Amino acid sequence: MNGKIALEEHFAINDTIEDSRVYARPEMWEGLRAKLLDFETERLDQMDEHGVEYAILSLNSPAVQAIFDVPRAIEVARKANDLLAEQIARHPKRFGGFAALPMQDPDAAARELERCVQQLGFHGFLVNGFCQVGSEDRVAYYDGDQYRDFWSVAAALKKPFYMHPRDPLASREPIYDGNPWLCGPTWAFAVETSIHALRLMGSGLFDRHPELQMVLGHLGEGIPFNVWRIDHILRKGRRGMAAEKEIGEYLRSNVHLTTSGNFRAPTLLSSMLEMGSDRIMFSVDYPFEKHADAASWFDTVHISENDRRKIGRDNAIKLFDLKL
Ligand code: GRE
Ligand code: ZN
Repeated sequence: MNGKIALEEHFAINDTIEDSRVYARPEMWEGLRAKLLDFETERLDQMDEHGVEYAILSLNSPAVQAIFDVPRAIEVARKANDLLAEQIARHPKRFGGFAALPMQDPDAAARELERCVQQLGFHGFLVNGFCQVGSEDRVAYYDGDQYRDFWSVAAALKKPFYMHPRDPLASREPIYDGNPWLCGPTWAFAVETSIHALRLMGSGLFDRHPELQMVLGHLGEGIPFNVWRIDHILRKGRRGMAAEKEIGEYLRSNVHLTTSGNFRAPTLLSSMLEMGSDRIMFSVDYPFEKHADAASWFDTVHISENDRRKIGRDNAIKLFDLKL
């Protein structure tokens, strides 16, 4: 399918590139590094070759969320957003942007988001999970009270946000001790991100801001597969859950999924049965995944051509009000 739109497509800047070294085998590092820092060469070639017309780009995980020095987090976010805006200006028909935000300072994050949407024309923001604030071990999740005003600003801008994974801190998650294979995208990303997304839903965020829309990658980080059970259990007792509705209702009113890094028909079909085909969108997760794998799967997976069109392109145009 030509004209696909992809939403979880990453880049790095010099200040953040070293984050990614741990994710590559030593012999693969130079290649990954080059792909993350590149905009106009291999990235555009790959998009052309595999029918991706437009990509909304974001800084890759964990980036600004892991910069616990707050003034530096503010500075790096600004720098990354300015650099992204320059690339978008060079290729406005091919690239859009998600803002990187210094969530360590909710007020600064709100101001940076306003700048990115109103002045730079970005389509919303992408956060790489929790942020570290002030010291290595101090973390903040975005259902916290200190983010109330931030979310009001975000909702007023009427742009979606993308909740992207990051690894939990080893110091706080002994369950992964001695099992590095479970960290990162194999399993820990989905556990960390699904809990954070559930915390947001359970906090009443979407009661206060019913129009606010959250995007989850990797076909929903496991939530669609388990949502019946979550609500089944919560029906027996709310156990401190603050929100007014069931998780399934937020999933169907406030959440969208992408296919990033999860190119599997049974998983897609199950997500379509749970969410409907209007809330699922194509993505690759470049350069951690290959356009060839994402596109050859998506272009031939056995869904109706109407659904392929929606998931591959039309849903993203509608959600982000894209002018392509
Ligand atoms: C991602 O963006 O999904 C990602 C990373 C780092 C390693 C693997 C991965 O940011 O999938
Ligand atoms: Zn990603």
